[in-house]
Amino acid sequence: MDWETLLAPYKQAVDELKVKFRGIREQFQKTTKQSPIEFVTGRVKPINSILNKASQKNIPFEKIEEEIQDIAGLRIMCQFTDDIKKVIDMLRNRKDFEIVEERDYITNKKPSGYRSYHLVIRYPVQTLEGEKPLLAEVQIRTLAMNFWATIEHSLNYKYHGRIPKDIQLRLQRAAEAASRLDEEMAEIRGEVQEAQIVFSERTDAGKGSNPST
Ligand code: 0O2
Ligand code: 0O2
Repeated sequence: MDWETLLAPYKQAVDELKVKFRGIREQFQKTTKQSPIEFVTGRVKPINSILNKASQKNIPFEKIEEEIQDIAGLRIMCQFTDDIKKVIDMLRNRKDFEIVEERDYITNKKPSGYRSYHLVIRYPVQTLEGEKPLLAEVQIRTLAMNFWATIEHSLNYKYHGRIPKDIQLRLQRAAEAASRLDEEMAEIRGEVQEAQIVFSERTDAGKGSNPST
């Protein structure tokens, strides 16, 4: 099978799940004016990353779909750590996919300092040949966790996975600072959310008074 054919259903899964997760955000915003989801991104893993991972983990080509769980990757960003739990509960209650594995790198952060909650789901994609269930990884994290992971990811890329010791140490300190930032924000959550409601009401009112929008 060629790559294009293999990856097509994964692209479809990513596109559909982005719409669905962004839909949750829209519904919350319409009803409660605030959402546990801040934003959603997604991607199909590039072919070279799939091949690298397969070779690192000794996965033969015919086992790639079973053993590489993040060919389809979704990311849900939250403002507050507590929102992550809400999002997980919501995803556990859905009927359109099944959760097959959970990895909690928030309670057990990785040695690098990485924090995030990962869910592996089995999502059925409808194709011309019928239903194809495939695996997708959903990473749920706060904005602070995402900021750290994005920076660390690019440094890892730059240094081909061998980040110099002094930078690693700084990254660990930055991870602790990100963790403290999440804690501090949790303390003033009520204040922040009230301000956001007032702000969104003002913007909505502004939209209404402008005939061109
Ligand atoms: P890089 O260098 O890989 O970071 P749209 O629906 O048009 O708003 P679009 O443009 O298709 O969305 O992209 P989207 O959904 O905003 O996000 C794509 C970016 O999100 C990718 O960046 C990924 O880095 C990142 N991303 C989202 N989800 C995941 C995930 O689960 N795993 C990983 N590894 N990355 C994810 P780029 O642009 O490909 O660049
Ligand atoms: P990319 O470029 O993000 O797509 P593993 O054995 O660690 O490769 P595993 O056990 O299959 O992977 O799954 P895990 O650990 O639940 O999730 C792996 C993904 O989580 C990574 O994808 C990253 O997106 C993210 N991740 C895990 N650890 C770190 C880390 O220390 N720093 C950063 N920035 N991200 C991390 P990939 O495959 O690395 O690729």
